[in-house]
Amino acid sequence: MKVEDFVDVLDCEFYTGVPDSQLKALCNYLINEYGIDEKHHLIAANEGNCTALAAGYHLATGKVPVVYMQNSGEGNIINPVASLLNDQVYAIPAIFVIGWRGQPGIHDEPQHIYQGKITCDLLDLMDIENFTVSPETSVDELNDVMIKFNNVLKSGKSVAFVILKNALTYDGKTIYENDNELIREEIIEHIVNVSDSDPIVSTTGKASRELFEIRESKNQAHKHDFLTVGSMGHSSSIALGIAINKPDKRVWCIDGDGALLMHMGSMPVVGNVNPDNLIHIVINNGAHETVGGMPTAAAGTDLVAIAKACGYSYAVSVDNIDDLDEELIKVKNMGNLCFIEVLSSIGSRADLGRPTTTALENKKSFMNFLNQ
Ligand SMILES: Cc1ncc(C[n+]2csc(CCOP(=O)(O)OP(=O)(O)O)c2C)c(N)n1
Repeated sequence: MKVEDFVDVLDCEFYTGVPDSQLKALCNYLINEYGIDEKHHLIAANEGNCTALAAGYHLATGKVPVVYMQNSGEGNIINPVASLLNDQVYAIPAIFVIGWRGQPGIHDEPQHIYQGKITCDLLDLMDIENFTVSPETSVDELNDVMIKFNNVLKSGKSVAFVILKNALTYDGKTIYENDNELIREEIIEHIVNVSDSDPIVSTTGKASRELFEIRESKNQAHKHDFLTVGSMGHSSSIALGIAINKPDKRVWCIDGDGALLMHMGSMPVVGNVNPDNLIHIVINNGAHETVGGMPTAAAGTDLVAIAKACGYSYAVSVDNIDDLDEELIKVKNMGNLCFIEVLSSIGSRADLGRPTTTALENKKSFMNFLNQ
């Protein structure tokens, strides 16, 4: 179905979400139609934030908002859905549009398998009536569902459209770019060169895929790296847990700006603990590059000031390879909690692969290495 027909059927004025590659048609349509515009389209830091923002929109306008996300974001909405939207609390209606990764029977990455299996069960548990949109779903069929859903929404309950791969299509072209010169994969390679045999915790998305391929190309073992394939936004907390309990190891965390924003509350916690063996590097491309390049709020945010205010002992921003190398060597020898923001372009190799070892193999070799 064309995304234009889909949004016509929904007939809503306000969209908020976290981008998803399976919802690229919708995300690109919204960017082309509205850009980031407070009255029509806002990308929030995490799916729970979107749900709360949508609730505020409803309180102020009485209208029904749309909240879009990948199914991996369902966990982040449980609290505001159960204790804010639910009809036994404030009865605030919203339409959720959810990209279904890990649909049973369709091959997908390990982090999507269990979440994929429980996607509709979770919606049922949260009392959110849901309908699955497939590439075969017709506009008439969707209209019939929406008539039924409008009655549900009127009663103060929420509904969801669960979107299968290729169910929505969009012919428009959307270009995501910035003026930064560094390439994420090159940045990670330079980190790997300096971190040597220190442990690295890398963030969700292509950064971890690139780290894996860099190790392959250098014929290096993967045991140094913990790839946070799911659980977006939590890599710095994982790194903190390791740094506290392995004080003799220098721990590097490679984060993304979208991931950093998603659970930024971890930063003051890291700063308060102030481990002297943790180096937190954020590759800031101002975008959710992994899922298509849609913008984050980080491009206009002073991450260095935030890190300093959160108690990081040293924080700096770099935008070129010489400064990056200089700062990497400096923080490696500093023995303090350090933060480096690396400004990056938006993009990646077209032939980027995926880890060929399983998540369990990754965990086992990483734990063996940590405990050697
Ligand atoms: C909770 C959750 N929401 C959404 C996603 C889908 N997702 C995977 S990677 C990604 C973008 C990450 O952006 P960023 O951290 O800036 O890294 P980049 O892709 O730009 O390198 C998103 C939205 C997810 N995995 N988990």
